[in-house]
Formats: sequence, structure tokens, C-alpha cells
Amino acid sequence: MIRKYTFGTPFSTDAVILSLPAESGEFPFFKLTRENDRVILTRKLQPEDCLFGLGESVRGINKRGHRYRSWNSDVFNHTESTESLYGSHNLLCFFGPECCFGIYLDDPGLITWDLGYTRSDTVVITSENGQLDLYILEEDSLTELARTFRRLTGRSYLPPRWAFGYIQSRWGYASEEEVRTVAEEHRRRRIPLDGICLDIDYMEEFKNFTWRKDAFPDLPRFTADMKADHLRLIPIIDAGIRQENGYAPYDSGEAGGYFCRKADGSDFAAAVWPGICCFPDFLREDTRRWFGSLYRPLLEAGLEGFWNDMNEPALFFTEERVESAFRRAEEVHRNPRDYEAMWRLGDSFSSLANSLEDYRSFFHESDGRQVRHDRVHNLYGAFMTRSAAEAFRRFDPGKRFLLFSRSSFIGAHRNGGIWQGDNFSWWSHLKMALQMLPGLNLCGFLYSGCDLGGFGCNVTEDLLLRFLQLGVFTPLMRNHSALHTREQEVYRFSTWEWMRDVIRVRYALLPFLYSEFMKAALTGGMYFRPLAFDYPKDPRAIHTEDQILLGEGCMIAPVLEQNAEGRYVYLPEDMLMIRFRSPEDYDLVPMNKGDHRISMSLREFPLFVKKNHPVLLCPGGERTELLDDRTFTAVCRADGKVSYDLYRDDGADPDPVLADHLTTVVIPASALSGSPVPGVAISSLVL
Ligand code: MIG
Repeated sequence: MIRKYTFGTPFSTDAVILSLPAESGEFPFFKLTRENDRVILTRKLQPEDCLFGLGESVRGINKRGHRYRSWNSDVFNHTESTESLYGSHNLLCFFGPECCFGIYLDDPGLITWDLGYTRSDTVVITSENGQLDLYILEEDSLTELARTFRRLTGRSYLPPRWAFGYIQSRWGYASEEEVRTVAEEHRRRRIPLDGICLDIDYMEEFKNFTWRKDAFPDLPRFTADMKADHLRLIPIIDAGIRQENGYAPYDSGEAGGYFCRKADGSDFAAAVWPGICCFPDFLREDTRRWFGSLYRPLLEAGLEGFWNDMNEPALFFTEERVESAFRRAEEVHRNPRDYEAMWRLGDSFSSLANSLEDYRSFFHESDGRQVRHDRVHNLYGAFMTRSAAEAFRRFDPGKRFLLFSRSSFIGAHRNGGIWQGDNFSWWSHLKMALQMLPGLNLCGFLYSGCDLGGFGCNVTEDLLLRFLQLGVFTPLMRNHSALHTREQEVYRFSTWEWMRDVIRVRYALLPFLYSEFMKAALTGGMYFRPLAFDYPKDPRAIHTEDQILLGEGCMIAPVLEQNAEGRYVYLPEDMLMIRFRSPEDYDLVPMNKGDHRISMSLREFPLFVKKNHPVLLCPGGERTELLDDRTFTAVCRADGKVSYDLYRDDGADPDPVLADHLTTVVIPASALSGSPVPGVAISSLVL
């Protein structure tokens, strides 16, 4: 059941696809107060209550015990105390012995979520805008709650099937030759690969929609060569457009009046990678059309995938802010004995980036109205994604394109995926990546993943291995690292063969994982979920923070600590453990409900599977397009005959009908009797 409540005149965010009448009765579940413009919602928590949701955010699967802020931010240095990341996903589900409901704030401005921070038994949610649509969702189970929310907000984005392959990326690949070498080094070692990301270094002076003619002399030919080898190039596009006469995207943007403006009507300008930039007003339909059309030459050059960055939007500085920092510096210079001012001087410069004052200084246009940016801040990245997705649809309506963004808002889950932003090569960030996945799925972002290996600082071999072992299961499986950090391609490491085997397991599982993903996406389900969703009566499962469910019948529990050589795993029911070393080399171990200490050497990682849920392994291959998805080994802890509905399609149809693509695979009871592992059916299938 969904109930809608409207406060003031909300900005239309496009997040919701159902149009519902607003209720007029008493507001349920919360005490509602208004303070100046704000709307404040307060609710007492019972000791057992859990909170799920908030999509991209730090800390646990259960969000209880921290204060979060919906305010899209470029936070290269995020840690567990960070309150805002790159996206704002304003859904929070309350789950306890006496409650199962969700609250969704369709509000693109600043929201504070005090989730047992000020008082451990109280939730306080504050909307600064105070003008919003508020939805209360009520169902008997978390699983139904998630479905209802998807009904409200629409179907998740479907990436092309090749986007489930392994993708190599690094900030710093600066020429065609370098990129070809990366491809070649993978090929020589038979490391599977489907795509290589081009970061800002491919552009001329970091200017969107250009490419460096010296380093990438013929991008269409390069793209075609790679494609002939079933590899895709995936260029980055940033939000800002350099303010420079003679640069076509700037000239056409200026001519169309498509940029965000200051109060005096002049274009708002701020420095980002290309220098001083203007910012497309993506909230306007005509701007989205214009910006989307700029992708066209790249699409015509054969490119089929993009990642959109810096779209919070990230601002390095504005001239106004630099001026005022210098003014402060001069004042301090004149009063050298004002030690405190001297000490604070550093802050004036270090706080130049992403300043609230700048976000308050420019405007969007909506239905002829001027809307100050900070009121709608969290929409910016989502509408950039929308601009690109709409352009791709116009260009080729019969095809899926890969698109993933850094910044997002609910609604953007219909148009693209997201990556989890600038993590570090830290063990704690491996855990954070795992814990973020269920929340993202709840909010509709099924196609996602973190920078495997970690983006910032230097990775170690063991950490990269463990990251890849998580990445085997994330829809976006991308190794990405920052300029000047240790080179992170798997072939750089002495244990590259183990890493290759991990990636090979991904390819062997790919048709199965793709099937699980598509079934979740097409039925409004979740690909990853907290254990609480399937075991709502099991307190151990409800509070499990380092294992998550995958698809219909699987659970993952990666090793998250250095030198651990294994870990404890809680099985909420009897399961089969598949402990992989490679697609050909794995242990099948039936295990009973309860706690287990499981040894996992560096090259080993487990997949747990419920009884009577088969897992399918294909013979593997080095490219998604070359996989044989008709020949499988099925493994299953079974009580008798079992079947599985395998989803298979062309991987490109943007609007597939689930029922048209299901093949029922049957594993006969006889597969049990001949099996070397008692109770586990192992069966070869040819479709
Ligand atoms: O200010 O394009 O999150 O993935 O490599 C950094 C360079 C800009 C941030 C992205 C990261 C990307 C980097 N970008």
C-alpha cells in the first residue's frame, strides 16, 4: 500500500512514475513538526528495529546509529564518519517486531537523517526545503516493500549483456597504444576482458566530446578494431563544459542559453578539470536534448558505453570564492598577531571546493520559474544521466547502452547504473562496498559495483584478490584506480594467475548471474538483499552485516580482512557451499544451518546456495559474446528433481518480456544418485 502526502509545492523530480492523489488524513508512523520552512519527522525506535535503505551511504546494511545527509558530494576522502556520498536515495525502511514500512522523501534538497545519532532510540528526518511529496509504503514483508517501491519508481536500468564482463579502467591511460597494450596483456595471459574505460586523459585538455588527435588519431577505427575483438571502449564524460569561444559544445550551449545562470543573468562558471566551465541546466528538457545530442558523434564512432563523472556537480572553485579567500588572506597579513585568524587561513583555501555558497549562487529554470540550485541540488547528476539515456534511445531505440554515473538520485535507476565512487585500497572499503550493495538494490540501482582494488592509494595483491572475489558477483565488475597510485591491472602482480581464475569464475557464472539479474530487474526484485529479507524471523540473520543474499537462492560472504585465510559464516538454513579456486576447481560442501568457520586461502572464495536452487556454470571464455550459454554444469544440493528458469536473451533488447526468454532447465533426480558428493546433484546440460 502506498500513501502520498504533499507539503507545499514540491519540485517535480521525475523520481516517481505513479501519479497518486495526496492523502489528507493524519500523517502515520511519525510525529510531524514544522519549523520555519522545514518539515521534521520524528519516530521512536524499539530496541529490535532495523533500518534499511538510503542507497549509496557509508557504514552498515542496517543504517541505524549514524547521521546521514542527502547532499550529493564529491568525497574522494570518504570514511565511516562521512555523512554524504555522491548520490541521494531517500528511501528508509523500518523493520521490527511491530513494524514493516518505508518512507520515501521525493525531495531534491538537503535532508538530514538522524538515525539514532542524537538519541539512540529516536529517528529524526528533516527536510530543509519543506516542500515535498512524502510516500509511506506499507507491506507485510520487506520483499514486498521493495517491490512496491519499484512499482512507485519504475523498472531498473538494463545494461547490455557485455557490460557483465570484466572491465579494466585507470585514470591515466593516455594513448591508443597504451590502451591496446592493456588489451594485449590481458589477451596474452587469457585473462577475460570485455571493456576498457577511457578516463579524462583521452580528451583534449579534458574537454567533453573531444579526443586528443595526437594520442587517439582515429577513434572510430580504434573503436572498430577493439569491437572486432569483442572489446568495448567506454569513455568518460564530465558535467562541466569549458567556457571557451570556438569550442563547439560551449558555443552551441551558449547560443541556446542552456547553462545555469547567476542572479544577474550571467552564466555561472566554476573550475573543474577542463578549467573554467559552465554547467548545463539539465533540469530543462531542451538542455537535455542539446547535451544528449553532443554524444552523437561518439555514438556514430561506434561507442556503446559511457560513464558520467563530476556530476554532483563537483566544483573545484569559483572566482568569487577565490577572491574572498584572498581578501581574508590579506586581512590576516595585515594583522599577523591574530593567531586564530592565521590558523584558520588554511581553511579559506581548503574549503574552496563544493562550497554551499556557490551552490546557492546559481539557478535552474523550470516551467519559466527560477529555482536556486541548492533547492534541487541532488537532481543534477540524475538529470545528466537522463539526458544521455534519452539521447541513446533516440539514436538507437533498439539497443541497450552501457551507462553508469557517479552522482544519482532515485529515478536515475531507470536510466543507468552507478559506481560507488572514489574508494580507497583499504580493507574497510571492501567491507563498505559489500554493505552498500543491498541498500542500492532496494533503491533500484541494480547495476552497480565499486572500484575493484580501490581507487585511491596503493593496493596490495591480497586486497586486489579479495576485491575481485567480491566483484565476481557485482553486476558492474570494474578494476579502477587513480592516477599516481600503484598500477592495478591484474597482470602486474605475481599472483595474476589466481586473479585470472577469479575472473574466469565470473565468466563461467555469467549466464547464471545475468539470468538472476534480469529476473530481478524485470520483476521489480532485488539482485542483492540483506538476509533479513528472506529470514525475517531469524534474529541472527537480521543482524548479519557481512553477508548478503544474491538472486533467488544464493548468498555471498567474502573474506574482508587481511591475512584472515577464512572467516566465520552464518548459514540461516542448510546450504551448499561452492568454494571456488577456478571454474574447473571447486569444492562442493553441504553445510547445515548455523555457524561455521570456513577456511579460504587467498585464491579461494565461496558461494552459498539454498537447497533445490541450482547454480549453472558454463564452460567460460574470454569475452561475454563468445560464451557458450547452452552448455552447463549444474550443481545443486537437492531433495530430488529440481528445475531452474534460465533467462537468456540477445543482451541488447531494451524492452524484453520476461516470459519470452525463460528456458526451464531440469536436473533429474538421477543426477543425485551418481554424484560423488552425497545429496548434491551434478549434472551436465545442453540446451
Ligand atoms: O577529480 O576522471 O570518481 O573515477 O578516475 C577526479 C578522473 C575526477 C573522479 C572519478 C574517478 C576518475 C577521476 N574523477
